[in-house]
Amino acid sequence: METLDKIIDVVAASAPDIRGGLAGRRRKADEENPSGETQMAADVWADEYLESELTAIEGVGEFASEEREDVIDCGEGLSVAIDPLDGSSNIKSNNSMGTIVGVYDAPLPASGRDLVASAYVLFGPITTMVVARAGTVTEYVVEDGNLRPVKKDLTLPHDPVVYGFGGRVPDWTDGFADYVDEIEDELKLRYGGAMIGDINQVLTYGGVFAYPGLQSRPEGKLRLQFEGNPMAYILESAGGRSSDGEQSLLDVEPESLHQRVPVHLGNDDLIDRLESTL
Ligand code: FDP
Repeated sequence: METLDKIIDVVAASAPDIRGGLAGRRRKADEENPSGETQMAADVWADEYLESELTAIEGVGEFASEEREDVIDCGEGLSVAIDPLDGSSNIKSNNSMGTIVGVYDAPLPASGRDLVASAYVLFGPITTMVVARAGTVTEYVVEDGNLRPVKKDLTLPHDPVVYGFGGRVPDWTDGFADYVDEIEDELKLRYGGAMIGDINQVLTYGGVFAYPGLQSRPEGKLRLQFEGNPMAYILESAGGRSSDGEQSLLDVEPESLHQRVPVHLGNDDLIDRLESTL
């Protein structure tokens, strides 16, 4: 079996265990992650679980996680970057969250152009997994750790419906606020606070997700290696666009492992308009 297939299978097979372990891990851990955010016990546990599963795969050369400082060298081959529990602050209120995986054919930190696949598991009412590789996107239902395809060649619907933007409104830049004024007449607000869930809505209904650069934090909140690049790869493979405000996220120069980046993803026309307004 190809290394890429093994990585995808291991993430799918881990999903029921990770989901099953969430209930007892809704408290804060005593640690902060390398970005200075409070970790939940579930973040630490999912990180350790996936580290052990993914570094054991022959053909995985590097492993990195949003929850740990440094890259782990584990052999020769592909580099795997994960956000073990994206949206984990949602665990307290029992809203959606999930796991993001980016597979790069280059040492980390790597350019989005080095991605050979990316995927996310969404712990919603149903556990689903969306996988982008070789230019196509497939949505699966995860059943007993196995993948059952439900939508092949997934593409963004042409008539966009939803938008969801992070950051406090008074902290948005004037350019971003002008963009919001424009599109809120056309689209419906749906923001759940987990990037995975919010982007899954965009993939399902069409629209735009953003966690923009803020006045207090021009680099935004989301991490390029673990969140921006993998989700951009999925959206672009599904016929949409990604942007840091000026260019595709996949073209952003990687400078450090935990580097943040403004993230805007969605239907191409909506991202074109965003870039001309910012
Ligand atoms: P979380 O901190 O809960 O892990 O990765 C960061 C992230 O969630 C994204 O999933 C989400 O889009 C964003 O932060 C939510 O931030 P806000 O609480 O500022 O809306």
